[in-house]
Amino acid sequence: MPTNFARWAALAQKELRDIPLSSLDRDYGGIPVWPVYFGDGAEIPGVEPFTRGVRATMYANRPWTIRQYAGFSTARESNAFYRQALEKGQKGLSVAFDLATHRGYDSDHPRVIGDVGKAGVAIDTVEDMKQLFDGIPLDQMSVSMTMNGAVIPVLAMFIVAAEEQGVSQDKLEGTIQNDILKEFMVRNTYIYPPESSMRIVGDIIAHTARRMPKFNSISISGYHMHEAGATAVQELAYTLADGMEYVRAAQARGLDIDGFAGRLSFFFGIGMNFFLEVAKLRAARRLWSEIMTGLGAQDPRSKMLRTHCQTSGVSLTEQDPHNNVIRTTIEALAAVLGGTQSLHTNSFDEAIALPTEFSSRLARNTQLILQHESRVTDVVDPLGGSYYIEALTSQLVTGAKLLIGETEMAGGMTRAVQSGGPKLAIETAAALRQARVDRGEDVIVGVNRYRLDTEDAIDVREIDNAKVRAEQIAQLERVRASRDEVKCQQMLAGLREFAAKDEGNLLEAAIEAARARATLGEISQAMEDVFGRHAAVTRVISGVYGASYGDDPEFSAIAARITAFKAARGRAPSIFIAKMGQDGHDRGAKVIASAFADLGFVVHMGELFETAPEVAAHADEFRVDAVGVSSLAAGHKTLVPELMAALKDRELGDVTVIVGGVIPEQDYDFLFDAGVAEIFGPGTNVLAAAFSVLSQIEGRLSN
Ligand code: SCD
Repeated sequence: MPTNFARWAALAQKELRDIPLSSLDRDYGGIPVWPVYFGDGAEIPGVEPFTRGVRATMYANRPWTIRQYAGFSTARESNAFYRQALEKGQKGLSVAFDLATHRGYDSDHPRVIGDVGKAGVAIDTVEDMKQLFDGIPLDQMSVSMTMNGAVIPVLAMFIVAAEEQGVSQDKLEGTIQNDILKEFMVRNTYIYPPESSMRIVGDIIAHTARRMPKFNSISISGYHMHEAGATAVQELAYTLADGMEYVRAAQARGLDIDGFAGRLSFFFGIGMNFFLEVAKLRAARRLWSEIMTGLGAQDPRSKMLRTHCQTSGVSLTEQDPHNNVIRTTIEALAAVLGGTQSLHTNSFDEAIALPTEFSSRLARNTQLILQHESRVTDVVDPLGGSYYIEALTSQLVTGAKLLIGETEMAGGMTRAVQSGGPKLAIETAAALRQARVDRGEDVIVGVNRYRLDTEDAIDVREIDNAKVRAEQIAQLERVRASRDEVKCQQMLAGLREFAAKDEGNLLEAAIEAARARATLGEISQAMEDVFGRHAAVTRVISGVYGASYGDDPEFSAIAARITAFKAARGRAPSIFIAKMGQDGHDRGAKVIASAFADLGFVVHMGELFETAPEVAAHADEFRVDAVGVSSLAAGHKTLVPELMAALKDRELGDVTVIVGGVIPEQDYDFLFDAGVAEIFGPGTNVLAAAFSVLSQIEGRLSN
């Protein structure tokens, strides 16, 4: 029986190929350091259940991929940004698409006026996709694409763009996010209802397993749950349960588990609870290996949980924003000590706007310094064997198993997502966290403690949305005018037929349509004609925020003012919380809605993706005192003035309008001039916000 070390050494040598194992040894000024350390009975890195990492040599042989998520404006501008980042040390690409693209709309669609080019790059046609990768050989660069709703047209256009670069599908390396279940739970960039969406996921797994052996067919994501406020156990359990659902969906189509499982990948969020986050990645690997064995996997590669990580966006603060550099460094270190394969480090200004050249450089350099200067890459799983880390790892495994068990008992994740249970559980955790922050129990430096008296403005990147939209529309017109219309319509009809008959592979039909220059909106619409567009039912949790306050004097004071308001006017103050445009980030809006309701406001929560006139119509219908606009995707300068005009059209010009979310300080005057009464940025104390909204309403009513 070989010793643990001998087993490790054999594996390590295989990974190193011709390089001698001894080349991984280090000397720290007379102190010899080996690439791996074992305790009695310790697990072996690179061996099931992979708690200590999926590779025997990990970063000692090859560091994680520095893969910064980026994209904005037009394909041309994003391409220039990518090329510069690659020149300066970035190793892989990760494309952020704008919200219009995510939701399957071409840039000329009336519902996306505020969204084009804002939170990502606008892609309408294969021509845009070709431009995006101009000068970047797709047979040499791994490309991750965060796309879920419009995953079929985007992947089809990527394949065609590569083909026209001379690169065949089998050479493509990268990952498509393609994780629709979490979209229904937390991220909200779905298009079709859950069942049709699951068919799409299955078609993509089937196609990539057959034709794209180097391409990861899915990135099963806990990141967005983390950002929505999930606990570590929830993030682990729901993500892995989603993974099980995808495996079963692929198996149900007759695919052999070992034929596709090696190309499933994961994505986790890494927050500020340092050791917990390290343990979370270790626990995730141990759990997945066990789950996959249970589902029938034989090949060890099918049981490896390979993951990308991103430092936490919600841990960033608008206040004293340079502190975010420190937060991101700590989180990045946790991801690395947890054994991530690929990492995005946030830029310090991301709580405010899209990163600038300067902030992107700092974010990228955070990883370069970890890789080249800190020596954390020398030893595999350096925290393995720590009493604390091992205990946390086991506790997370136990907690997540219980929750996965509950989800399984309820019929699996597709069912759970339809019932809305996990979404509500995450929202409850988010409301509790917000209450802890508001009460000062969870300290955030520069926000609820050590706050600066005055904040210096920082430079932010601005996107001229109208200009991008005009350029995209011109390009769309050119493509539509120069294509073979009959052929294009034939291909779209073929795709529609595949969708309707529930046979054939939708991606394969979409590749034909993309070759014929069908646009993203047209390909998406062809499937929508059959599947329909999903509309979520918005629900607001109640009681959680209020309960955590007990008899807090500030909470009671506001509640008492609302009682007095009711006594005087025979009704409670009312507010409509609106999400406009294609911005699906609703954590903040939900937290505000539930906290305001617990305080005694009458709260109407709008649906996602409404237009300004639709919001004004609701304000009219419910006769509300205030409209609260939540904006996190930079659409505010287009959408808020539109809302003001729509309210005026309905003679509701005196309704108090407040705006919350990610609003750069530079835009405050613009919004105030448009008639906005108050702006609440990230880190706003909810009670303080309620106090000020109530004062605004009372002030207006007494005039
Ligand atoms: C790695 N390799 C090694 C090795 N380490 N070989 C020998 N020894 C070692 N120590 C090999 C691997 O086996 C692999 O080859 C190759 O090197 C590449 O390594 P990798 O570990 O697979 O790394 P990478 O190619 O970067 O892939 C990482 C993932 C992939 C598997 C995790 O799925 C990925 O890149 N995901 C990124 C997802 C992403 O960027 N998402 C952004 C989301 P083989 O392949 O031949 O084995 C952004 C987002 O949603 C933001 C929020 C929002 O928008 O809402």
